[in-house]
Amino acid sequence: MLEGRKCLVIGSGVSGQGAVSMLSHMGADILLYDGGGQITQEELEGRVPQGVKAACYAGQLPEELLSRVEVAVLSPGVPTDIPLVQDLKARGTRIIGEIELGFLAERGRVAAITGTNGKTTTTTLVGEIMKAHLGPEKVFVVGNIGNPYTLEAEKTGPDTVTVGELSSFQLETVDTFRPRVSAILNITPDHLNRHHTMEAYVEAKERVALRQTQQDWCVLNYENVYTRDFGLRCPARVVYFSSVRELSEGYFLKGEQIYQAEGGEAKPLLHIHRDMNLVGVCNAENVMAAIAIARALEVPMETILQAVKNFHAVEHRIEYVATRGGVAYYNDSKGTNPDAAIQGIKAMSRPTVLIGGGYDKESAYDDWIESFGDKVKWLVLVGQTREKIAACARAHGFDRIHMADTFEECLRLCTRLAQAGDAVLLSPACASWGMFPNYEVRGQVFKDYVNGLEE
Ligand code: UMA
Repeated sequence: MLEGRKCLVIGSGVSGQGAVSMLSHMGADILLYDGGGQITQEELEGRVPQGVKAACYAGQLPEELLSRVEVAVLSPGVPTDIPLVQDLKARGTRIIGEIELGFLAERGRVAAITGTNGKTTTTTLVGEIMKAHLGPEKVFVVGNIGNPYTLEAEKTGPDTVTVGELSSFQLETVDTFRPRVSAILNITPDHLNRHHTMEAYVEAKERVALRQTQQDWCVLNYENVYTRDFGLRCPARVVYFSSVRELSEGYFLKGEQIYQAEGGEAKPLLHIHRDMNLVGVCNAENVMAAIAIARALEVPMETILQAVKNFHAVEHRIEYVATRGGVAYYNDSKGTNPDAAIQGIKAMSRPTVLIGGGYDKESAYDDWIESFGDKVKWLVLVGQTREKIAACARAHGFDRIHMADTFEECLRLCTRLAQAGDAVLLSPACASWGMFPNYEVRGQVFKDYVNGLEE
C-alpha cells in the first residue's frame, strides 16, 4: 500500500522508530526527521532500527524534499499546527499519525481506550482479561502505555485482540482507525497548551469512535458531561457505566458493590473491597469500563471477574511504596493533571505531605487545591509551575507551602516535614517534562529515594 512511496516520519522517539520499522517492511522510501533541536545527525542515524534504510534529517529538512513527500507520519508529541505540518498539508500531503499507520496492518479485533484519566489502568486490566481468555500470545497491549502500535500491528491475525491506550495526541491524526470497542472513560481539562481549547481536546477524544458503526461498541461514563453527551451522537452502540446512580442498562456502583444491569434487572458482580485490590472510586469506574469492554469482546463474565480479582494497581498510579519512620510513601507520578491528582488525594487516609509541580500544561489548579480539605498538611512545590501553583493555593487560602529547587531537595524536605502517621504523596498535577523524560522516571526516582531511607 505504501510500497515505493516517499514517507516522512516526523519525530524519532519510540513511535517514530516503530513507524520507520513498519514502513520498511512495507517497502516505503523512508525519510526520518527530528526537529527537537537537541538531537545530532549521528544520534538520529543511531535511532534507525538495524538493517533499515532511512534518510535522516536532524533539525533541518531541505525545502526541495518537502514537495516530494507523499505521506507524513506524525509522532504523537508533534503538534499538528507547527509550520512544517501546515506546510505539508498545504501541499496536499497525506498526514497520518503513528496509530493510523499501525491500523493499516491490523488484522484482528481492536479495543481502544481513551479518557483524561484511568486509561493505563483500564488498558492494562483489559489486556489481562483478554490474555486470560485467549492466551498471552494472542493479545497486544499498545499505544500511550509505552508500546508503539506500529511495533505490534504486523503480528496481528484474525484471532488476536489489540488493546490500545490512546491519548488525544494520538487520536488527532487517526483517519480510518475503527476499533471493535472504544471507550472514553472521562474528559476533564488537560493538554490545553497543545489543543488550545476544550472543544478541540474533546473532539480529539471523540475521534476514537469516528469510524465506528452500529456493529461496534462504545463504552462511556454516564457521570461525565462530555461523555454522557457523546452517547447521544456516537455512531456505535453505547454502554454506559456510572459510579453515582443506578442504571437500567450497563454497569453501576451502588454502595460497595458493582452491578450489571440488563433490561432493568441488576445483578451484583463484585465487592470493591473484598474482590478488588485497587483503591478509590476512580478504580471502580476503570473496572466497570474494563468489564464492559471485555463483554463487548464476548469474554465470559466468569473469566472477566477472575481476572479483576487477580489484578493489582499499575506502577506509578497511587502506588504504595513503603513505610519509613511511620510515614507511608505513595507514588502517584502518573497524576500528571489536576483531575488525576485529585483522585490521588481522595485515596489518602492519613494527613498528607503532597509533592506538586512540574511542566506547565496551562492547567487550572483551583479544583485540585480545593480538594486538599484538611488532608494536605504541607504542599511541597518543585518545577516550572511552582510559582503559579503557590499563587493559586494562596488565593484559595492555603499557605502551608514549601518551595524546592530540585526534585532531590523536595524529597528531603518531605521527609523532614512528615511525622509518624502521615503520608507523603507524589501526585504533582503536572507532567514531568523539563525535569524528567517521562513520569515513569520521576516515579522511579521517588521510589529509589524512599527505598533508600532507613527502615
Ligand atoms: N519532536 C519533533 N518535533 C516536534 C516535537 C517532537 O521532531 O514538534 C521529536 C522530539 O525531538 C523527539 C520525538 O519527537 O525526538 C519524540 O516523539 P514523541 O513526543 O511523540 O514521543 P515518543 O517517544 O514517540 O512517545 C510517544 C508518546 N509521547 C507523547 O505523546 C508525548 C508516549 O506517551 C507513548 O508512550 C509512545 O509514543 C508510544 O505510543 C507518553 C506521554 O507522555 C507516555 N503521553 C502523554 C500523556 O500520557 O499525558 C499524551
